[in-house]
Amino acid sequence: MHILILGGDGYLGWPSAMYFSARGHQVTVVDNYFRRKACIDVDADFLYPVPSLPERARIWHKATGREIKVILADLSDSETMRGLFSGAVRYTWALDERFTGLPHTILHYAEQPSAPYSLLDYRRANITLANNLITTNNLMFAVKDFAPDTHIIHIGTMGEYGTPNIDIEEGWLDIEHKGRRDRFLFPRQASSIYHTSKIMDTDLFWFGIRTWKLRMTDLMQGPVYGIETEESRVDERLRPYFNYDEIFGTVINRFVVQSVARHPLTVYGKGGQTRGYLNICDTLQCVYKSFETPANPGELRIFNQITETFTVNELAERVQRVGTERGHAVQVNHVENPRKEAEEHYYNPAYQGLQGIGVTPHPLTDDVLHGFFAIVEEHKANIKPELFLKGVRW
Ligand code: USQ
Repeated sequence: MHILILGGDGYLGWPSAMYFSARGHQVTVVDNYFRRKACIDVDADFLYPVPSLPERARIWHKATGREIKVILADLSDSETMRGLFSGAVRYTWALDERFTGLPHTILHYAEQPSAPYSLLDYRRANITLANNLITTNNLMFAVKDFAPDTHIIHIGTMGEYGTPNIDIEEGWLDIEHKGRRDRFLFPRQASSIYHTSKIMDTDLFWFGIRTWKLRMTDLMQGPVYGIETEESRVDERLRPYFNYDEIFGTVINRFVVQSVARHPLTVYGKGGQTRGYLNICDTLQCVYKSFETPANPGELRIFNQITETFTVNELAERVQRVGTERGHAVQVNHVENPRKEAEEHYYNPAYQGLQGIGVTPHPLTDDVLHGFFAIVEEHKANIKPELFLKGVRW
């Protein structure tokens, strides 16, 4: 099948490209290096250098004989987006430069993904809204006009729901009001501009699905952790880029790097904030199972994409235990919370849907953490402790 991956240079986009390619699919990745440029803009280095996207595609081809076509282009430009479907956009790197044709499935990761980045200042808030919403709208119209039967898999976020004082359902809620019943999107109340942009994405797509019978799976994902995937084992230069700074790093990734750098773990506030987490390998599995069992025309299918829930305190405890076993003197610090979020709250999301289509979840065990530490330790000399706290607050 032809799989088009928007945001194919990213932490999840590139591992997804290799995952689909390894399973025999024709993959095209598109990216404008937004994240790489934003990291330079906010002075947030990766843990290790990452080759350019065409270079990664060449390394992958040499290692496996498989081709991942690369297009470097900005999808917030509507003509560029449409060119992906009409064949007007040229490949930056491909073995066979002929147009592959319409995609069977599109993975949409082409978004600014960081809450702190979106609240750095009004300019970055605007960049987040403009990039995420215009790219999503461009995609929706291009699919409607050129490929209405193509299945879109969008990476949403559990943060769309916020932390309500009721159980979180998988996307939808049946409501009875004054004796009548209907089904609505589960109430959303995000705690950053980034998360709010994802709510708006969902609303845009839901409009397109109702109106033009498009088909989409929205994966409401929690924070992801990890580095290595099965495919990156063939050559370590194929590992995804990896952030540990305050702006683009997510909490488990940060805690492991902080431990190796002998920096106290930065628990924000009381540390009772609970989220649903998943291993990067499980993200790939969830996306692939969603591709194998597509949503129907006119269906907005929503899954909560998490493996297990933890408080920040529980994560700090686990990372501290494993770090200590590996000889790191890990301390845990409670720093003033730079974010506006509930630090103690009810949290009970449903997340059985993905298991229902065949996903086998992999929990965060001590063994998994040991493997993760081992890779970070290889790059200890690159860690810049000044990136752990950069003073972004809202
Ligand atoms: N946290 C700490 N200390 C840190 C970093 C984070 O206590 O050093 C806390 C945060 O305050 C928050 C929790 O850990 O309560 C998770 O924070 P995070 O930075 O790991 O994740 P978040 O900002 O929520 O965003 C990440 C991804 C985003 C994705 C989201 C899923 O960057 O793209 O959508 O996870 S979710 O959190 O479910 O909305």
